[in-house]
Amino acid sequence: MERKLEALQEEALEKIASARDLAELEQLQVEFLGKNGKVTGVLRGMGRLDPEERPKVGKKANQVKEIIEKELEARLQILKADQEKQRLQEEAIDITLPGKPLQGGRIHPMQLIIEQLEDMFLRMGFSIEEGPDVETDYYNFEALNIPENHPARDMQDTFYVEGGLLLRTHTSPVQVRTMEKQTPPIRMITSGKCYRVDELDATHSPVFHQLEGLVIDRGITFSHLKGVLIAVTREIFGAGREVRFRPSYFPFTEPSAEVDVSCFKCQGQGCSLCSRTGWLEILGAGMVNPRVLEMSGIDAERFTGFAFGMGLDRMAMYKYEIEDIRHLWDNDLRFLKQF
Ligand code: FA5
Repeated sequence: MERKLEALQEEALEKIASARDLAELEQLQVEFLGKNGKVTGVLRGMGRLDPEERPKVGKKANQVKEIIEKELEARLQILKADQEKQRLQEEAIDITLPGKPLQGGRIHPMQLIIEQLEDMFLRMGFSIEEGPDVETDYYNFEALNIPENHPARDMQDTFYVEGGLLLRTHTSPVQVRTMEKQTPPIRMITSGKCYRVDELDATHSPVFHQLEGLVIDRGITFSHLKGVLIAVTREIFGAGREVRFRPSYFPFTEPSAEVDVSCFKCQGQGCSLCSRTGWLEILGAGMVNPRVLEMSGIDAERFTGFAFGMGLDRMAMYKYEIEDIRHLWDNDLRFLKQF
């Protein structure tokens, strides 16, 4: 019996020493020490031994069991360490290799101009308001003194959507929404997309951006309007670029004006970009028509105001000397990386 145990020990140690992985080791544990294992079998057969033999064999069997257990544990540690080493080797990173260059994003010129203008108007005490892109006929036209069949509706060819709604043709409806909500003094700006059935060309896009401004208080005059717009255009375009006010017509302002800056391409000499005029139009403005004030619940006897609507795409084009509005929408990285 004792010799059998020794033989089992020898066999187990040999097999343990040559076990190549954890699964093999687990199998050996079952083979020798499991419930039906070889060593366990010997211990079970002790009942058939002479009583004086039993303690000796029992002791030997326990020794063999302990030795096998110890060897299993030692081999387990070695195999685990080998496995870890192999994993580290497989996952090794060569830290001397050069990294991939990070592609930094740039701010879109449209966003640059919006941020610069918002910053300027906030410094002058204006608030920033918002309005919906999908508007009602009332806010886009009616409340701005553009009744049905008014020729001014043709100036802003409109995209209509279901339910009698439309895509706003300008940001002026936000003026009306603000006048309805706030009481004078009002100093607000708003910016966002506008939509018109306009043919796409170098200076027109069916979707474009405007920044609207409105000031209402006692004693507001056209001089205030000029002062604000000259300050803003100077800061955006620099003192070197000329700015001019030209009489114009909008049903919601009286008197009305349009503002042009001198053409960056021909320095005011006249070229194809400025239709040989030397000037580029950037915005419409004027003193708010008293009818518009009254329709929005503001007493036109006590208060006057001015408003303006800047074409932001055009402002960005003329500031950054971009000759075609489509560059602002194409998202060509070669173009965008310049800002
Ligand atoms: C208006 O939209 C008026 N609501 C502006 C206004 C506001 C006047 C408040 C008085 C008081 P107009 O249609 O001229 O006006 O457009 C204003 C500016 O938007 C233009 O000067 C131009 O810079 C820009 N714009 C108009 N249509 C387009 C277009 N299709 N693509 C790009 N920019 C455009």
